[in-house]
Formats: sequence, structure tokens, C-alpha cells
Amino acid sequence: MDKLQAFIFDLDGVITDTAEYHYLAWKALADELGVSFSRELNEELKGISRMDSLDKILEFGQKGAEFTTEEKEKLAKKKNEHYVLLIKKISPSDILPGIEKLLTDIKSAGLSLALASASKNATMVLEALNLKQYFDVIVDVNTLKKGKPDPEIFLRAAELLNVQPENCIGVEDAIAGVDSIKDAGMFAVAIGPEHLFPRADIVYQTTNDLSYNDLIGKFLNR
Ligand code: B16
Ligand code: MG
Repeated sequence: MDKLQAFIFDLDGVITDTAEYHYLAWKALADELGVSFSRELNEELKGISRMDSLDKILEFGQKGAEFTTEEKEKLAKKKNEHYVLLIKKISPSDILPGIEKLLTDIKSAGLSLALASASKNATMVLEALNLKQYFDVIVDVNTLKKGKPDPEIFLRAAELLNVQPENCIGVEDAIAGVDSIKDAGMFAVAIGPEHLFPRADIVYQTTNDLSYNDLIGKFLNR
């Protein structure tokens, strides 16, 4: 049936901006390892899992072959401990503009809501933002085989909500995330510069431009 049933949100970069904290924690680790790491490279890590991010950083620093899997797990753990300390500062004032209004409008319309974040810290961040109560489902990334851009995370969200993928709107800020939504057969909303998202059904420059009525209109006229 062709009707809207659910919204499935990414977290980092859509609901709150944790990219800077990921950057600072990766930067400290990269400095320690003597590999260069820039904000530009950090952009490429958006939506990418922790271990895949570490692999990219090591490859970029030409140190990809220098560490065993066990050593890499220790490095990723160290980055995460630093990241968790940094995100202790997160509070409801860090919710990106327009997001809480949209979540309220979605729930008032009786639609379902899920979180499809690649972050293992997602529940903690939602709690710190005081937004957890809006979500019917938070996908547990530990139960997934593949990360974004694979569609598994968005398909799992739809399955847990018991809705059809074609009746879902996915909201993302990463190219890998938009690929994941589209390959799941869903309607994709991207946040960011238009030229980055040729596969998105709608692109909004910032979360402040999101509007429930506009989104519904565009979904129904697709
Ligand atoms: P963690 P999202 C992603 O979250 C981030 O964009 C990405 O930079 C990060 O590496 C990934 O989560 C894993 O995060 O280390 O906390 O498990 O954008 O999918 O909400
Ligand atoms: Mg994101």
C-alpha cells in the first residue's frame, strides 16, 4: 500500500552534530600514531562505522598493514573512550534546529519513528538530548552484518517497526547513508549541500529548512 507509515532518522549530523567530537577523538589518536588527519578526511568518515573509520585513517597514513586486528580493536577502543568523555557535555541545547518540532509533528500524525545510526553510542546520545521517548525503535548496530552504505540498517528499522520500506522516509547527512536509504527502497531526505546528494529525493541545506508539511507533500507527489 502506498502511504507514509514511518520516518527513520540518522543521528550524527541530523539530530545533533557530533562530527566535531569524532574529529577531536580521532585526531588525538592519529597524532599519537604519527599519522596526519584532517577535517577533510573526517568528512569522509560520516556515517562510517568505528572500525571502518580507523581503517580509512590508517590507510590514508600508509599504516594500514602495521597493526593486527587485536591492536586495531585496542586503538578503536581508545578513540571511543576519548569520544565518550567528549560527549558527556551533550545536552538538549545541542539538538539541531527544527528537529524537535519535526519529531513532534511526526508523532502527532501517528506515524512510527526509528533511529538508524551507525553509532554504538546512539542510545546514550539520544538520552543526553532527552529525545529517546520519541523513538519506537533504535536499531542495535551490534546485530548488523554490514554498515552503511549497505541498506541493512534501514531495512532492519522497517522490519522492527513492521512497516514496508516503500512507505518510509529516511533522513541522512552522509552520502553513504543516502545510498543505504535508496538501496532499501525508501524515500531519501538529505541534509547538506545539494551537489553531494544526486540520489536523494529531497535535499535541505540545513535541518532548519525541514518542514513536516513540505516533506509529506513531496513524498505523496513523488
Ligand atoms: P561510534 P550516524 C556515525 O553515526 C557517525 O557519523 C560516524 O562518524 C561514526 O564513526 C559512526 O557513527 C560510529 O560511531 O564510534 O560512536 O560507534 O551518522 O550513523 O548516526
Ligand atoms: Mg550521520
